[in-house]
Amino acid sequence: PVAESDGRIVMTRVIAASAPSADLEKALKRPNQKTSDIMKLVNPIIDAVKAKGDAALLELTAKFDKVQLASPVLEAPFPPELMNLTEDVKRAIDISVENVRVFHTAQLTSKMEVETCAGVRCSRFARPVEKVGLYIPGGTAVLPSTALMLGVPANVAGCEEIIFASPPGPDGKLTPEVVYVAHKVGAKKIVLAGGAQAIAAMAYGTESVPKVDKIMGPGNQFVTAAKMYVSNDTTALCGIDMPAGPSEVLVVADAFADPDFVASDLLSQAEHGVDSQVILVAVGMTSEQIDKIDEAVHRQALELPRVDIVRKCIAHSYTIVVDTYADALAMSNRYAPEHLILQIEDAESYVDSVTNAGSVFVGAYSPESCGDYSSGTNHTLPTYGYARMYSGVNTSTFQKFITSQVVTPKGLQSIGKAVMDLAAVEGLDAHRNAVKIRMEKLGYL
Ligand code: HSO
Ligand code: ZN
Repeated sequence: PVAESDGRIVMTRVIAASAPSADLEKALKRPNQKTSDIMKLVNPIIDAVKAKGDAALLELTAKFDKVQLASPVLEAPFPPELMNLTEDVKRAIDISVENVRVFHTAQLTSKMEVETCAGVRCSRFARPVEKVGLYIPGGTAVLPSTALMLGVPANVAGCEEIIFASPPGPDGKLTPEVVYVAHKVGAKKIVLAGGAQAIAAMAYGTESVPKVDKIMGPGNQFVTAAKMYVSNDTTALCGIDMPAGPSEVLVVADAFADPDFVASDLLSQAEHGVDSQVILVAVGMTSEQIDKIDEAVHRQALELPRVDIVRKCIAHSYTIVVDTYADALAMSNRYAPEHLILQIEDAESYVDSVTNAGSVFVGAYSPESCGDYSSGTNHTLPTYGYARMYSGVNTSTFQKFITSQVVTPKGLQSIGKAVMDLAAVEGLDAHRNAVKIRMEKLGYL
């Protein structure tokens, strides 16, 4: 691979068939997360919030967000002057909320019941997680869309208490869009704090922050470390959605793809942050055809306000050149991207071959941006290879499933002997007796 250093914003090219396997590995490798170093910084923050509650929250917000607040929470009903939006923005949020609501409502399941054998009826039904804490990151871009992607499914699932947490700006305020979304999804409170301190406040509770049962939402390494910590601490008794790493996209493109479209998708990921992971898998393309994409990346990047972030991100991004569509899909499945974009001929026919990905964007006119905001799918997705075993946030993230059974006398006749025999194998006589006593009274033994 040759990285250009003449100031061009260009991805490093690796020819899969001829490159040493170490080069390919490097292209598909995620940045190392120094979890234990981060933990050393996060632990005292969590301890402080546990010990001093609101006072610690206010202190940490003064330190990290450079603002001295009077109270760490904003309570519903939120004052209208904190939700001042233009008509266009309001409409954009309303449309997006509606589509996300439709898609996540369709995910609600009705009670499932099966008679596994005569007289034995087993069922499963969903119940909402009662109290949820939704983390909305601050940082280089404010993301009201994340508020909506977490808040709407929580509302659809029927969570009783929804609270938001988000770091305030230097004026002590949140972006009005986040407050408006909180209002729309029926959030009771917004914790005006970010980082590990916000996670700790929601996991353990403070004087003014209610303790929640589960925390959802993306965040930086400190937020992720704090989420991992509290989910492992039985005294917190708090679940999390999934661990999060930097955001990623893998675009599969062929010679039919429009280089401008491909470049725009790569760049919309790159602008998220310098650590964003951007990969182009070029299928059956000549180097001249790939050059066209490189040119479009450079040209479009220079027009972007966040060009400095993009430049750093693209500097560690790769184009992997493969020969066949099967190779491309295999590459993608191996990487397990958060977002997979298929800009290839007959793209829909390849979706069945996707085995690992957070969300798939199919065909030339389905940019990731649509899913980031308005189409209806969720944008809180597994990163860092976790797409191998985690799903993105969905309605069931805000639910738990309870099973139930009714065994009739006839049912006991069906399975009683099996239960007694297995209990005997395990040497658990009380278990065996619980069936035996009933079978005897029924005259079955
Ligand atoms: N692509 C991001 C979500 C996002 N994009 C929010 C824009 N705003 C992670 O999936
Ligand atoms: Zn995005």
